[in-house]
Amino acid sequence: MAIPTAASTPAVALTADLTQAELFTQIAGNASLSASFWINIALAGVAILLFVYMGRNVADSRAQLIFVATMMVPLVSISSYTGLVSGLTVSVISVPYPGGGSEEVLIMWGRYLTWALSTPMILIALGLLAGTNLTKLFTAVVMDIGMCITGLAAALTTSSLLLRWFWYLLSCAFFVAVLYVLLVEWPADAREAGTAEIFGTLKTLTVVLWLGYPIFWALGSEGLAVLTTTQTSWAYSLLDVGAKYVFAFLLLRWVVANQNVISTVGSGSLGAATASAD
Ligand code: RET
Repeated sequence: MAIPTAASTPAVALTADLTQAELFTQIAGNASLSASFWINIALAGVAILLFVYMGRNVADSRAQLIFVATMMVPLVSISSYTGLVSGLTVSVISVPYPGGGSEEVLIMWGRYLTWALSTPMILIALGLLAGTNLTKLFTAVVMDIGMCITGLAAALTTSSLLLRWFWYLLSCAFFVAVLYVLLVEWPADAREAGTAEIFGTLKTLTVVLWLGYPIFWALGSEGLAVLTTTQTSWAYSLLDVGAKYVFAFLLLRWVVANQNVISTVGSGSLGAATASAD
């Protein structure tokens, strides 16, 4: 059987019954959409190699834990974008729009699914940096997973416009809980832990960029369709560059230079990653 490629297969109309090969062809045939995926595959690859190199001499167990959590971010990302570019984690669905109509839209649902793995890693790294306790870390992580899964439900609901946006509101409610931990609870913990400065920088980067995701969802092809699918994809891809690779680089560079600070964080909170002798 011939394997379809972008060059050999003519473009087909967007319908719900496209095969994975046809979805792959659609994506490959749209140079800009493809580029929004490939740029992240390339950057994630570079980030993985760079972070392995940066972490080669990290000896403190808490610093190592932050490294592993942060390393997972580009590792999940490269998997996520490979799913998108191959047509595995995208579907064409009929999205209802305000005003009564609906349209066949290419939905990149793999993004929401993989955010449920990558964003908890970002929060675990930030929580460890702030010297949080288990309750606050658990709260941030489960609320964040709730945000991603209900966001996935919003993107995939086709039966009702109202319920589609109800899922969106539910996801925003989970997001508010995450923002509360990030903006109120952890800054206070970080002050006590002596990591307030770097935590402050990373918190601002995270909060500002993360707020972009629901905004672009609402404006994009899954929401009000002010933006095209390709524009929406680029918006997410560029937010990802800052929220993942820039974030991870700044954090890991600080951790490498301040292992002595990291090793003293945590007594009375999550504790060290390994049991202490005293
Ligand atoms: C959605 C739509 C529904 C409402 C909200 C959203 C928030 C998404 C966020 C995503 C962050 C992703 C990151 C990925 C890095 O790997 C699901 C778009 C609130 C905040 C940082």
